[in-house]
Amino acid sequence: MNRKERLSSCRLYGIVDTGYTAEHQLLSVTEKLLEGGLGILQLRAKNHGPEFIEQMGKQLAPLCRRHGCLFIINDYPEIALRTGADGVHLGQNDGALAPVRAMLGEDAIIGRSTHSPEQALGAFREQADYIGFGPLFPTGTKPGRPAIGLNDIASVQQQLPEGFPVFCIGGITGETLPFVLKAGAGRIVIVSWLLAQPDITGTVKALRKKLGEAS
Ligand code: 3NM
Repeated sequence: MNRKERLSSCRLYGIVDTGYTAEHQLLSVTEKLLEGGLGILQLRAKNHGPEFIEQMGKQLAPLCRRHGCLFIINDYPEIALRTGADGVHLGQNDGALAPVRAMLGEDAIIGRSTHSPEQALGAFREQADYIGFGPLFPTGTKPGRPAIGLNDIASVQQQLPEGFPVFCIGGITGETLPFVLKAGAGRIVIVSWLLAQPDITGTVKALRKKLGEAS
């Protein structure tokens, strides 16, 4: 299976985030996520410079590969290239995707954060391989960004080709998940709530089951 085929089977997207996980625990927390069968994982380190991210990426990439998990670097296409990651995730202010595609190649996975149906369509037209769509709820992981609520989830998926990966994100917890699913979400990203679970591996397994992700 190529990367895009593997992406299409992912319903749960995990992020190892240095805002929640201490440096010395990044590898062990990643292992716990991977042992749950996570299919796609991002390294997000907003409070660190590129040297640190490259160094961590070089450790996490082979670990993810061994577990058959796609590995995505947040913000830095060159680091994705140098660490052997499967792709990169970019925000709205990170420039056009075409040069990133040229750098990483057709097979690479390029994701874009989107915060409205218009941005979602824009990212699809720019040939993003998936989008994040949110934040659904206010979240301390992206402070200051207004929540968009649940009302556009169904329509944003309808305006895109069937099966195009829309990962709903922002403030998803065990408590809010039922509402997110009821609103029509098929794929989700959970950051802080998942990282705070006493049994990360068991929680990943339970979430994947709930989302209908094949094990
Ligand atoms: N991006 P949590 S919301 C990293 O809407 C991120 O683009 C968002 O973290 C977006 O699960 C978000 O802790 C934070 O709320 C998600």
